[in-house]
Amino acid sequence: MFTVKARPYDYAFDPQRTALLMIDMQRDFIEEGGFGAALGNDVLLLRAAVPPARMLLSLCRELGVTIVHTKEAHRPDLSDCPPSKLLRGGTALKIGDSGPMGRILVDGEEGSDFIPELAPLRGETVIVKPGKGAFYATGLQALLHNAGITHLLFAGVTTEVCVQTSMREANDRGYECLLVADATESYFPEYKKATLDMIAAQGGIVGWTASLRQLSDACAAR
Ligand code: TIU
Repeated sequence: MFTVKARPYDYAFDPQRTALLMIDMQRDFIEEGGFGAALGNDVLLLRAAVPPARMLLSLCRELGVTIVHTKEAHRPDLSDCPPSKLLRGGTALKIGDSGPMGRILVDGEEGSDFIPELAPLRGETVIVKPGKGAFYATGLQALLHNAGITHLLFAGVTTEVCVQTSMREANDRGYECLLVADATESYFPEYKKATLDMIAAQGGIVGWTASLRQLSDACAAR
């Protein structure tokens, strides 16, 4: 067991019963010409999370934590994309349209790929999800259940959209969740801060937060 100095209080986890959920570290959100940019965001803001997320991934691989990478992407025929999502935003480039990295938010296109720094290793699980939450319309819950996972470490983008939605879904399913604060990022710094605060508020109503340093110190101290 490791014990992390976390907010709102210590978080203890056994790596054998823990999975890392690395949420949506895709070109579509982090690079120019993808979905994030099409929505009018400054995608460069997300790059701050890349070095910590890489270190977190290495640490989890060393510890033998189960690694799960998620990507938000739709089938080429868009049959898994609700019309509401397709139309939302009124932007020039929509989901399924052709952009500089291929069709926006479509699985198999360049934009849907993971950024090279965070590419999955052979044998690591990739969950393709049509929604913001990693549990909706995916096999994630069965996978975690069958692997005996009880604890989840969260990282990725964006903090208040896909990361927070997935963490809330996990919390309601009984998982003990910790968000690694510097390995997640938002297009809106104030929303990131609010998300970290609201997760840990009320005695950890959604879960715990800690820095990568706090997590790695816990692992080194055992
Ligand atoms: N727009 C935004 O902040 N995020 C998303 O649309 N998806 C994820 O967070 N992955």
